[in-house]
Amino acid sequence: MLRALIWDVDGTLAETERDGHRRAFNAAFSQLGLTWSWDVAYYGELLRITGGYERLMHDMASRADAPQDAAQREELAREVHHLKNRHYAWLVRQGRIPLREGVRDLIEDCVREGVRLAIATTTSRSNVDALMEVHFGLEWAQRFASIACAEDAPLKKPHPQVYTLTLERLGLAPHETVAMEDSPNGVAAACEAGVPVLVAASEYFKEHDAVRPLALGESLAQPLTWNQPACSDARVGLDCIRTWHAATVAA
Ligand code: XBP
Ligand code: MG
Repeated sequence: MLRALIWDVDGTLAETERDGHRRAFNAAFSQLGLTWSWDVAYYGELLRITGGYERLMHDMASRADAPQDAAQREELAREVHHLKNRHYAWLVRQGRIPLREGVRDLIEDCVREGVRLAIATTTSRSNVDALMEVHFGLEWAQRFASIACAEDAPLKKPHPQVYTLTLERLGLAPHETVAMEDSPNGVAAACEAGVPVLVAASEYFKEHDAVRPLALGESLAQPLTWNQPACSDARVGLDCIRTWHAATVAA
């Protein structure tokens, strides 16, 4: 029986990367007088590295104009990342980052039907707070039984830590939950923890060759794009997910 839906944040709840985190990184670079700028395509390559701090460290490793001393480089990365998160929160509060279609409806299905909600993300807590406050109000966290972010699970996806921690906090077995993800790293993390996963592919992650999701589609609002028997609803809602989940668990 499905008892909880575990949500990834970036790319799944909202398209946060191209116009959110990427722009915020560029604003932080410029604020610090750095001439670096990540364009849309290059940022897509960098997204293979999960974690904004780790992504930045990865990029700096190939830059001649980044500090060569390891301690200085880490200090700069921490400073940029901190500023980036402030710019990101500002962008979110300007209303620039809408929820993906079908997300609010599915969250409301869960609240109405007593399926618990959780968040399992590699992003920083402050970024999650900014996004959720804008879309669900200041009391948003009360709807979620567990909120696990980068600070709680420092081993980032594709490592399963954030999922195993979430299961532990929920007191549930993996097969009693479903994860909502968008990226190959996210799917790998959920699968490694044994959690069946639904993938609503995001703009940076259209290809999902090497992964084994429970179901894969383009958007919760477009049920006919999913690789599973179409639901009768006009969207992928809780009834539909329950049907797919029950078939997988029984198999
Ligand atoms: C999200 C991430 C994060 C964000 C930026 O991956 O990798 O790093 O891009 O947030 P997922 P931070 O959707 O799989 O959780 O800068 O706070 O890391
Ligand atoms: Mg994601």
